[in-house]
Amino acid sequence: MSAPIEPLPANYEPPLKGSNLLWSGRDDGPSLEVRRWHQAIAFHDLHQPLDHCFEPTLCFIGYRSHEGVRANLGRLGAEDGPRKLRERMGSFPAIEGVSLIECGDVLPAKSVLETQLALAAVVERVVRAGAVPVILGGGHDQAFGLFLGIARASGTAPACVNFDAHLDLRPIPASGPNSGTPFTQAWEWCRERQQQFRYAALGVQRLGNTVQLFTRAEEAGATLVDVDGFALDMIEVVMDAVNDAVDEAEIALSIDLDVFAAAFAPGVSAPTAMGLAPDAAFRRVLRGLIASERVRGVEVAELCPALDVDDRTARLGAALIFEIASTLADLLEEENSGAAESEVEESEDDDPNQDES
Ligand SMILES: [Mn+2]
Repeated sequence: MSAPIEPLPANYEPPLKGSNLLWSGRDDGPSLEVRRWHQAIAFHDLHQPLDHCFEPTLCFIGYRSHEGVRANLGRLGAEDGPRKLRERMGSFPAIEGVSLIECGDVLPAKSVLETQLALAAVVERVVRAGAVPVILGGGHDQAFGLFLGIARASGTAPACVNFDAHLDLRPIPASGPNSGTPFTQAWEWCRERQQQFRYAALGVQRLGNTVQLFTRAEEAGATLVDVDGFALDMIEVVMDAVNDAVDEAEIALSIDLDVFAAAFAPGVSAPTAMGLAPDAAFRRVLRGLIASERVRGVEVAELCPALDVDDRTARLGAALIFEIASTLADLLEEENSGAAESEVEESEDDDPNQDES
């Protein structure tokens, strides 16, 4: 049923140790208890087939382009985001049960669209292997590459769930797509194939979007949640709304770092004065999405290191990825302990020592 796999484009750069990569950090020795991400990570050139991945496996792909931001008249610097995110992830403690693979970068092609298509080809390979692509951005035009790669791998459009101050539903100019158009592109892709466009935009700012964009969101049937949705007593309502929007679809998860308040995320093209806090309410929504086991890919967008303050935004972006990885590990552990418990139930009944798990 699924179409033949796309060949890898020339602007895919496999991981070359010491050139484009920065996986390093504190080294407390090789033993499992003190291992860190820079020691645990494997490197893979996607020109070679990726073996089928069983455990949760995160495949990192850098989107080293801010050409979409330039075309959207934003402040530049996101091309350096992938390097900085890797730098800030290197010293994280290894997470048992989660495999990490560095897969290299997508470099700017002749046009933004061509760069997006290159990312889609890379994402498609990773998703087909059963791993979760984690796109390190990079301008938010990368969201369409993630969407398209998942759509091609699974044969149907994923739902787009986007943490973002902006709707990114701008009309596509004659000059081509930009960092403000990725969800318009996904919408059009769905329309051309008569598939339903599913879009939930979380953390949307009224002051960051014109009336035209809200009208377009309504036309697109989007589910919008503003920052006031991220209060602890609202989380169930929000999760219900997001689940309705996603329905039975798989999820392409986007996190544009400008969804957070400028105090937490100053290092973005367009900082947000009254954005989200990365607090318990936000984390419950993020974990709830991961726990749905529908997320096929993630992209963290718009990190602009040159505008950052003491790597605050880079640390936050990296921490979000750690949060996702550790939620996947928790799910695996729950599944395993569930399986162990049912085995125990079959063999013995009331053993008082069996409560801890
Ligand atoms: Mn965005």
